[in-house]
Amino acid sequence: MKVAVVGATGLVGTVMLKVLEERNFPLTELIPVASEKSVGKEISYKGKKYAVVNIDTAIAMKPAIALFSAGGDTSLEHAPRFAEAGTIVIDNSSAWRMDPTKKLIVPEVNAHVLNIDDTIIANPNCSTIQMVVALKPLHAKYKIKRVVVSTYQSVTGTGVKAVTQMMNERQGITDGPMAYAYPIDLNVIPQIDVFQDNGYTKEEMKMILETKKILDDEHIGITATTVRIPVMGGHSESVNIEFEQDFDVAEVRSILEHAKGITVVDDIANLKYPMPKDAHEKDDVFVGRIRRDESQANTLNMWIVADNLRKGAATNAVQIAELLLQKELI
Ligand code: 2RA
Repeated sequence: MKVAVVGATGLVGTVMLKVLEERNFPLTELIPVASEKSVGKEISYKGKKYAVVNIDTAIAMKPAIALFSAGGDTSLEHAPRFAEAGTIVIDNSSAWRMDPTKKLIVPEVNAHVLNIDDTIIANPNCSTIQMVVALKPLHAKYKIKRVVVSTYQSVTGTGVKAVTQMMNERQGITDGPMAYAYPIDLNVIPQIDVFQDNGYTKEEMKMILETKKILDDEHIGITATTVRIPVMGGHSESVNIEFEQDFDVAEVRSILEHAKGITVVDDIANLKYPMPKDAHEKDDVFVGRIRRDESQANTLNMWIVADNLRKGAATNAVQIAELLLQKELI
């Protein structure tokens, strides 16, 4: 099976290649795709060299699957072209996520909605993915009424330029490339992406709208504040969840411990809780600080951490590709 990775030289694209290799995805030929300036560069995959090609060449090679992480404009223009040529596209950009004709998939949450007609499949936003993996088993048991989430997001979510800015600032270099309007080292920036008319940022609206679509429940009330912090290993989220009914904290912990894709790290007596440094390079969603919100009935607090480049992007996309194989949709 031929698999294309569109954006193969980018931060997420590089992780996609790593995850495909780690999970031994059954591809017979890799088609690394990047912009014209990278055409001809060689990518190593499982000890073999593959030359980077442009999009037109990749389409003509008729890959079975194309994993996209090349920005929304590229996805909008070229994902339909791959689909028309018979390729199934799994797109990491936000281009198709809220399109009512496209599925928005987290395999542990809504694999059942995928069918043979889905030729362009959207990979959700990283901060959404880690949250819905943890919310899903609790929603099934107790039915969620409202979610209040505050995020603490890694600079890797922005890209290489942001990592460079942070590392430069850490070394006292202040005239380097700036990914943010402000210094990020020793600082936090309460803005991720642009502001909307309602005072929320695009990132906050993604978490709100995508979560409702993935859980298939428009009645859930959700509010979000997304914040950039100077860390590398992954995104962290403080989540407050009001359920329609009461719960038992020990039962909540057990449900999470037995849920697919979740590792519970919750032992405050021994100062054990999830941190980005421990989630880095891993594919699970890590949940801890599980406790009742004593200020409101039927309400729970928890802390969720995941590697935003892996489960938040590359691994989730590869898991969707694996799901297509498992469901014989490809
Ligand atoms: C961020 N979730 O962290 C966004 C896009 N990766 O910047």
